[in-house]
Amino acid sequence: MTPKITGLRVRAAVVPRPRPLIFHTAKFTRSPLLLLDLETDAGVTGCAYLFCYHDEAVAPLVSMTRNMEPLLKGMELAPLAINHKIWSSFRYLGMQGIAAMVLSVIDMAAWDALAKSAGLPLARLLGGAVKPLATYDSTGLGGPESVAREARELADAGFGTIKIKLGYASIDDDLAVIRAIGAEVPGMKLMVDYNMRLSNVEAAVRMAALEPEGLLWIEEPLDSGDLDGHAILARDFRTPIQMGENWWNVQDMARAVKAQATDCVMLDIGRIGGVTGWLQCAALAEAHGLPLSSHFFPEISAQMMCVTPTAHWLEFLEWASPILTEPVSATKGVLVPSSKPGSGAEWDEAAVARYEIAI
Ligand code: SMN
Ligand code: MG
Repeated sequence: MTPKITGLRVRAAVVPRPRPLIFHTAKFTRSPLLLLDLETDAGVTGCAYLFCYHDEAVAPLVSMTRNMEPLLKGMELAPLAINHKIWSSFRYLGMQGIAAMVLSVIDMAAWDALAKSAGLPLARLLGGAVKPLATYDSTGLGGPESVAREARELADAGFGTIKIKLGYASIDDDLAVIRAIGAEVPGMKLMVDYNMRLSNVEAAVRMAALEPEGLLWIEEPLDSGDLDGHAILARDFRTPIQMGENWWNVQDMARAVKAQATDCVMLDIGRIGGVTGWLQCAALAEAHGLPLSSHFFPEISAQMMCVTPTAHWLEFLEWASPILTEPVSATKGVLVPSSKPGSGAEWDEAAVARYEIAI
């Protein structure tokens, strides 16, 4: 008998970040989260969370997710059909922003429930094998001394590759941070992330100066919507361009691929349409030979990387660890995905009770 959806239980929690991330315009010292339990009549419950970025976004996301219950109640636990039904109902609203995040979290929970009902890890349900994955952690934007200290901490934790934020006042300041890391942790491999802070002219200047550094990628030097600008940088410089965390659906990715805007792609499963959206993008990445990395959500992203033909790097940014029974961990920069049934995220209900907020 195919399980049917009986309800959506939507909660919110604000959990501490083990290691605060201080960026240009945001200090991520805690994680505002939406927790979804997709309940069924077969004794399995699908679990998924959303990182909401800002406290102000939690209530709208919780409310919009709760409002989806009447649409889904009684539906068979068929994630593709569920995804299609939500897409159709949001057609006039537009599949981006909060709508895309609500679609994504429900999709993730539906696939989690289906994997649990089959008694398989999500990667196995999708036909893959659970395998170890290369992973990197990230530092903040605290200047040479602070970032070198963070790099030392991450090296001591076994990471041989880290992503650093750049976009200081000048390229000399950017290079000073890279030099400080090289002095503190010789041999540490780096990718850098500008988080869309540069102008086209400044991006060309800085990418030229960074060419000799052997960086694994330069992420979002320009606004994520400036596909032509990224295409020029990808054409003119050897260091690979990385983008994708701000795509809302496979159509966004298709536009970037058509514009030849990027050398690599990275998917945020909490934005791109969940597991279903990820699978669509993974096929597109394979067709174009684009290395595919993850953004956030290391638990479920690890399952998806096991079924991604061009899997590249797993981002280790763990926002929900304090409320999970088995937080992700990495040894020598390698993460082994969960082999338990489901997508790898299970609530530690005592911890949820500690950090839950009433919405
Ligand atoms: C990032 C974005 C938002 C919060 C933390 C980190 C970054 C990444 O762009 O690639 O992880
Ligand atoms: Mg980024």
